[in-house]
Formats: sequence, C-alpha cells, structure tokens
Amino acid sequence: MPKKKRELGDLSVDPAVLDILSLARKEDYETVWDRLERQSPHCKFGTNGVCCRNCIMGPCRVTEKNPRGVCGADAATIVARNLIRALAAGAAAHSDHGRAVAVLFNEVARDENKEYQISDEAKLKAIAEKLNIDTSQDISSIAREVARMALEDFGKQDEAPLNFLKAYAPQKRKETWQKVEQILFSKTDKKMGILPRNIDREITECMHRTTMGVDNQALSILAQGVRTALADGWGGSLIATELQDVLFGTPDKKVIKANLGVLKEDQVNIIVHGHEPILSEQVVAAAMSPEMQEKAKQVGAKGINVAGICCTANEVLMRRGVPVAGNMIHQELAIMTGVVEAMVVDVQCIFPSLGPLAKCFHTRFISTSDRAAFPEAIHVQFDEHHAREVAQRIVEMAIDAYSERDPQKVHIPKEVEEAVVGFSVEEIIKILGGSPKPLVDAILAGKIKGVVGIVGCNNPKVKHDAFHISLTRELIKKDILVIGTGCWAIAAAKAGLMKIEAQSLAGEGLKEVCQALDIPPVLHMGSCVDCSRMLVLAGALADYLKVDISDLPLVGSAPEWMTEKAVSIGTYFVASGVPVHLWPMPPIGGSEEVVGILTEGIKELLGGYFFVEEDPVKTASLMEEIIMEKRKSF
Ligand code: XCC
Ligand code: SF4
Repeated sequence: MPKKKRELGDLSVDPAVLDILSLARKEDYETVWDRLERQSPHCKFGTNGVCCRNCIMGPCRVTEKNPRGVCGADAATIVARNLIRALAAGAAAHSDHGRAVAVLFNEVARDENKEYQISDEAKLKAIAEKLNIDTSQDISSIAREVARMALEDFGKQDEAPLNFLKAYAPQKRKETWQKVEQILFSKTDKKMGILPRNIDREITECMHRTTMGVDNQALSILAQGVRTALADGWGGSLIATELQDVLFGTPDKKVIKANLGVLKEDQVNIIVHGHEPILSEQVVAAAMSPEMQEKAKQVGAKGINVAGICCTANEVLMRRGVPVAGNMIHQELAIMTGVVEAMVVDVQCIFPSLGPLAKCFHTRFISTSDRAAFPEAIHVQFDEHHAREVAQRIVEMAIDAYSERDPQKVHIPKEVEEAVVGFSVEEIIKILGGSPKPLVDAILAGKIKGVVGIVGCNNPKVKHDAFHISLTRELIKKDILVIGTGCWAIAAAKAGLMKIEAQSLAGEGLKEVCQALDIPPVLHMGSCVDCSRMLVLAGALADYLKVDISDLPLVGSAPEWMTEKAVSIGTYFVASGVPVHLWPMPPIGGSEEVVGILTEGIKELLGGYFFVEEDPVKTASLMEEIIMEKRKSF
C-alpha cells in the first residue's frame, strides 16, 4: 500500500510551487517530496549522530544499553566526529570554489588567461590595502601579489593564521581567538588551536583526527571543527567573494525579478544552476550576445532568456540583474514547466534526479564541471581557457532544443515578484554615505534594534520557504534589520520582502531608516560564499565601535538548512561571536556533552552559541531577547 501523500498546502507557501506540484501529481512526475516520503521515517541513529562508519570493525550504533563502539568510542566522540566530518565537507565545498577563483585570478593577473579580466580595480586595491600590499605599484603587480597571498592560504605550512583572516577579522575578535587558545591549553594541558593556518590543512586535519583511534574527546574534536569553519568563513569563502568581485564586479543596487514566472514562453530559456560564477558569467554573456540572440530568432524564438537557480542565481542577479527562477526546491519544478531548453549546472545542491527528469522533456541537462558527473546528463567540459567558446556551445545547444519543445507540456506559473538586490558591503557603505556611522547611530538610537543575518537552504522536511518568510516578517516588524544570502534570499525576493514597498511591513523605526536610505528592510547580500560579506560587515561595525563582534546586537539563523555547508557557516558565525539559530535540529542529539558544548560551553569562550527552535514566531522573540540583552551593555 503506498503511503498517503502530504497535503499540497503543507509542502510550500509559494503558489508557483503548489501550481507545479499539482501538475506533477497529475502527470506523475517524481519530486523531492515523493522521495522524502519514501525515506521516512528516517533512521534514529543517523538523526542523533550516533552511527559510526569510520572503520570496518563497525558500523557501530551506540545506545544507552550499548554505549561504546567496537573500538570503545562513546557517543560524545562519535557525535562530535560525525559533526566535524560534515563541517569539513561543507568547508571543502566553499573553499574549493574559492580555490578555483584564486587560481583563475592568478592566471589573469599573470596574463595567462585572456577570457577573463580584472573588472574592479578599486576593489582590488582595497583588498591589497587590507593585506598590506603596496598599492602604488601597477595593477598587475598588485594583482599578482594578492593572488600569491590567496594561494598561500591554501598551501602554506607554517603555524601563522591565514593571511586573509589576519587582514579582515576585526582586532578584538583576533584577540579573543588567541585568548581562547590559551584558556583551552591551560585548562586541558593539550594544545587546542582554533586559529586556522591553511584552509586545506584544517580540512585534512578534520579527516585525520576523526579516523579510527585518533582524536577521541569531544572538546578537542569540536575545537578543530571551529578552526576549520574559521578557515572557511574568513578564508575560502571570503577569498571566493573578494576575488569574484574583482573579476566580475562588486555588486551594486539593482532591481530583479523572481520566481518561476520569469520563464518566457516565446524565448529560449536557459537555467544556470549551481554555484560558481566562473561558468555562469560566461553563459550569461554568451546568451546576451547579438550573434546568439539572432540565432535564437532564426529558430522562431523572440530571444534568449537566462534565469538562475540556487547560488548561481544569487551570483548573477547580484552582479548582472539576471532574474531568478527559484531556490533549491525549484530545480525539478523548473524543468516541469516544459519551457526550459537547457539546465546548465556546475557544482553543489544539484539533484541527481534532474537527468532522468529532463528526459521526460526536451530539456538538455548539461553538466560542466570536472568535479561533478550526473546520471543521464550531457557533459560539456568547461575550460577556463576556452570559456567563451564553451559557453557559446552551451547556448547553441539550448537554441537547438527550442524546436523540440512540446506545446502540450508547457505550463508556466504566473508568479513573479520584484526585488531590490545587490547589497555588497561596499554598496551598503556607499548608501550610508561612506561610513558605517549612520547605521551605528540608528542602532544606538534604537530605531534599528539589531541585525539578524539569515542564510541557507530549503529542506523538504520543513514547509518550503515558510520559516524563512515568517521569521523575516516577524523580525522587521520588531525593527530588526534582516540581511542574508543563499536560498533564504531567494525566498525573501519571491515573497516580495525585498521590494521598496516592503518598508510598510517594518516597524516604525526601521521603516524610517529604510525610507531615508531608499532601501528595503530586508537586504540581499548574495550567495552562500557571500556569507563572508556578513562577516566583513559585522567586522566593520565592531572595528568602528572598537568592540568585539560578540558585543554587537547581531544574531544569525539557518531556519531551513540541509547542506553540510550550513554546518560550516553556522559554526564560523558562532566562532566569530554571533548566536545562531538552527532548524531542523542538527544530528547531535545523541550526546548531551556535545549539545552542552555547542549551546552553552562555547558561549563563555567565543561569545556565540547555537540554539534550536521550531516555531518562527518564537524564534523571532528569542532573537529579540538576545538583541535587547546585548543592547544593554552596548
Ligand atoms: Fe544550496 Fe547555495 Fe543551501 Fe541553497 S542555500 S540549498 S547550500 S544553494 Ni547556501
Ligand atoms: Fe565502530 Fe570505533 Fe570503527 Fe567507529 S571507529 S566504526 S565506533 S569501531
């Protein structure tokens, strides 16, 4: 007997999603929700983090009755090891993205790649200044020096902290990290470094420590997790963001369109999905070229329409104003509209279900990265040295597919919203008139009580976008400015919370500030790697006030998280001094010790900590309490 399906209305708050979902049920297209249902109920050992597969004496599952694995590892060890393995994978994803950008940037700086160029010299100089590089040299010498310091952070073998962390983290926070290392050493007699030395090394060390018979104490294991997360936030992700800005331009304020309604019935539709703008920038440029537009007309289309999904969407909407078709959950639904000629992907958050699904349509599902293969995909190998040529080939494949579109299968939801996006730190400071002072003043005067940064994913276990949107609405009502990235940002854009008109949903104080600055009360700061922009903003406020980040009325949240990357992001915010809310509960419930460290113990040391709450309204109240408490000493 097949299980009873969840009611449509329980799956998402987005009418475009519900529209396509009822079509999917009618046509029997399989979705992420169907597969979730078949995987439920989930294994309890996995959910609580107490299943260990780290050696072949196991797999071991510890319980109260059976508290040790074959090697003798207890629940705390197993839970902590599993957690930092996930964290390391997340940090690896962000940082491998950062590496690709750094390697390309180095080639561009050395004139070894003519397909890309330095687009933002002002940003390059600003980065160089932070890194203490002489900016009176010519641009390519500055670029080479910046590239060297970025690449060094992936490969240096000394014990000094990362170049980028030293250059970007606020003074007081760096002192805090050093102090924490000393406290941990004096309390435990064991060195427990938390300042990252080399991005790859910290990830490798996570793997080393968590293999059978190495690090078997929760605190020690979690300290390495903190170090790895910091290597991501103030290292790999930050390098990705900063060097992408130099190559492709620093985002500025612009208006975009969001939701599945951005797809066009009379045009060739190309969806770029994944994470790295190195590919998507070129696809967008090729599609916009007069030559390709002309080719599209020859097959009877009015033109070529590029739209994004996931963080690739966030990258190209922030810099190019490209419309966004949706967040993570939309990837299968977009193909079901029947009008997607090509779905072009690189890495991360791409369902392997897309290949077989695309086969039900004329859609070309095109993989491009040498790091990622998918069943039933057409692989077009991307190559930075022939980027334009490859991008053009991809666009041509989409144009070819147009004539195979089946009009019977066309179903485009009408939903489209407008959003004001593009809030890089540089743009925010520019809007503030050149210094963080007006924002700080508004916070001091209580017009803005504090700032909450929301990040992260969609997870079909949680009603799609529901938590994102109600939490955001509750916060702005309470005069709390909301900033964020990733699939949250796309949710907020689709819900109209990033329109100027959304000012009317804000409390009186926040509304007044937003009106004066002509900004929405909810700010899109970019993709997941751009969470580094939030760190930089927090650092700028802290340095301006000569306080630590943990003194500021800031809170973070990942309310519909699912990826390992979110574990790393949450942890680097906590380690940078920010309390972070999570929902769903991470897989740590099997160890009270680990839960205790991450929700309490870590607070005394680093100022940040995790808390879990299922209800958006309660979450907003908890955040307000934290903010009001911080304001007392502020
Ligand atoms: Fe992936 Fe970055 Fe999560 Fe969206 S938010 S589901 S990680 S695309 Ni980062
Ligand atoms: Fe079991 Fe220990 Fe091996 Fe893990 S490392 S599978 S707990 S024996």
